Amino acid sequence: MWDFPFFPDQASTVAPEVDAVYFVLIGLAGFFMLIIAGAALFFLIRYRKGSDADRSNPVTNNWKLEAFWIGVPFLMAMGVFFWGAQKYFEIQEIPDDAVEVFVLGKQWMWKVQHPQGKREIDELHVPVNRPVMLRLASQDVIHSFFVPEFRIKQDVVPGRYTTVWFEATKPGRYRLMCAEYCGTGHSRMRGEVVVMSQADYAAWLEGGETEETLAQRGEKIFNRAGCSGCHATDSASRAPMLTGLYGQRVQLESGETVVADEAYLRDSILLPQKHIVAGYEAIMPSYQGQLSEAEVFALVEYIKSLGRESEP
Ligand code: HEC
Ligand SMILES: [Cu+2]
Repeated sequence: MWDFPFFPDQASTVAPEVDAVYFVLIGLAGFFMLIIAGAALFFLIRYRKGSDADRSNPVTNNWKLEAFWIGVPFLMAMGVFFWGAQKYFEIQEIPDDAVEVFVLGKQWMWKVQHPQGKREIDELHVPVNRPVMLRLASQDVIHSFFVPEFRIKQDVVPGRYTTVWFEATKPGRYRLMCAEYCGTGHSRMRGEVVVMSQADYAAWLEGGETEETLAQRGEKIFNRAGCSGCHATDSASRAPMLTGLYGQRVQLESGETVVADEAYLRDSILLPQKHIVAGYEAIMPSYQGQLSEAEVFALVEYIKSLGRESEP
């Protein structure tokens, strides 16, 4: 719809709304720039040295005028603020039915893992007209996941998960970039988001050699890394059972309770001293530096799958 070649296409549900806020802001800024620069220019010429302008009886104060030019821009600024904030909150709200994808940023590539098993590098395949939620982690420094056509940009911060979601509205290929300077190869840290029809996407997920799911990969890591030695599914003596843990409230030794979400599971593996489960000793070793964030994604997905199986 925009013929300006530098203007990215609007290819997600939020793109038109983000653009509306943006254009109103640009419009207001342009309007005030014209008034202020115009007035400055006018007075500059009219009252220049040697002009015969009337300089008798200068106005020293005019309360009504001042109240007007303070009040009106104030209301405009607050209007834009509340409008933008409301949109921001709406955009933060992740739809319940979103497709979940794990995305790892590292110097200098994007590594993508789909729960169904597909893995890709510098490409992200998603279905059209369905909300997609990305769980983002970094293996090294801060990166930023930016898809201009979707109007989304989310920092990917080491040591924690961040999330972002979008719903693509047009099939096609869109630029994916890193928008946070992250070292020598930053400018090469780009990829493509491939938006497919829902049928093509389903076929794509199934296609290729039949790979194991992310949860199955997690189960292997669980056994290989020695987690199963303590967290055996049949005994809860040394370490808590992980079956059904996901989404539950966990009572901690400190007296607090926390919800066992993805971030909690990640911290339990990499920073086990951060939350100690009530009734257990803090004997779990940290896996920081032993397991990559990609492996932790798989473990988290495996622990989540244990929860689902136990549901009636
Ligand atoms: C040496 C035994 C041991 C090993 C090995 C071990 N854990 Fe643990 N784990 C524990 C104990 C004890 C706790 C409870 C105390 C605490 O919170 O640190 C625990 C807690 C947890 C929790 C939080 C459980 C809850 O109920 O909230 C998770 C998740 C977890 N471990 C996952 C893992 C994973 C994944 C691995 C392998 C990468 C692993 N553990 C390896 C002993 C172990
Ligand atoms: Cu980067």
